[in-house]
Amino acid sequence: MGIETQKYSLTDDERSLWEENGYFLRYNVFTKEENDVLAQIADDIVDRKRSFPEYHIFENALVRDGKADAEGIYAIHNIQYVSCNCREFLDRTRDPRLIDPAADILGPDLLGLNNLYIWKPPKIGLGFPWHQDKWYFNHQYKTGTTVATWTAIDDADEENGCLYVIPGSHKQGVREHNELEGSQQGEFRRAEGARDEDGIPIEVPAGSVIWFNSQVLHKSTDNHSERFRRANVAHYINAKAEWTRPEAVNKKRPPMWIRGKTYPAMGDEVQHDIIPIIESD
Ligand SMILES: O=C(O)CCC(=O)C(=O)O
Repeated sequence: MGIETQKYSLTDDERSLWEENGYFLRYNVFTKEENDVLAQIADDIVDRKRSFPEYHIFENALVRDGKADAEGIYAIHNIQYVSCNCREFLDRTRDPRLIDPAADILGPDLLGLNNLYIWKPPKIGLGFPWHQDKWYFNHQYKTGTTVATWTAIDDADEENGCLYVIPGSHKQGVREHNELEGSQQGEFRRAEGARDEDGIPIEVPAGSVIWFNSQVLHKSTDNHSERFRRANVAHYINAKAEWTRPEAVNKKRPPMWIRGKTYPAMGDEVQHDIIPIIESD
């Protein structure tokens, strides 16, 4: 697809913000009705009314450890390509309102990585420590810039655990990430040397999208409010990316075709459509 056909391209100001700070945001990208459809599907997965592979559903650590008298998860991974009798998440992943700006940054041939639905319930919703998504991606993909899109399903503010970023931190390389002592979400590590005083909260109304360079240091806080704070996070890379360790490809997390051409290094593994749930999963 030629760049000239892009309806939602980056403005000059957004490109400057992207280069300088490593992120920019737009308001009113998706309507409440559009996001309600996704929220209902995710709620149904959480309530086990729609089947979904358990290995992609990550439990809320307080619930898991019996520290909260509640039902709850904290995230659903790869929600875009596992069929739960729906394809709305896959369609959203390919929505030009999300990917036109990503194509301006990454080029016309795009693959999607993990598509994450973060389900941060009132009072027990847990934050994420300072990290760079690129630290995680580097274990799997050899590629340059990786673009994250973070769509607010609910209004997000400091009280209910919005996203925080350290502007400009994408220019400082990928840091060591250390295991967290007593971490609530044990699978997350903390970026070495990231300081709270350098971070700023990004409070946004529902329907907004934040695009960020996955080298940007970011975190979120716990949900201290009586409200939900849900978000849908989709990541994009240039389709010329290669596997870091071809012998250790995670077949449960294949890259997803988004737009344009695929290339031999990953072509065989790229998924083009939703994957039916395999019972043994
Ligand atoms: O939405 C959040 O609370 C944090 C999201 C995040 O840090 C991530 O997806 O890498």
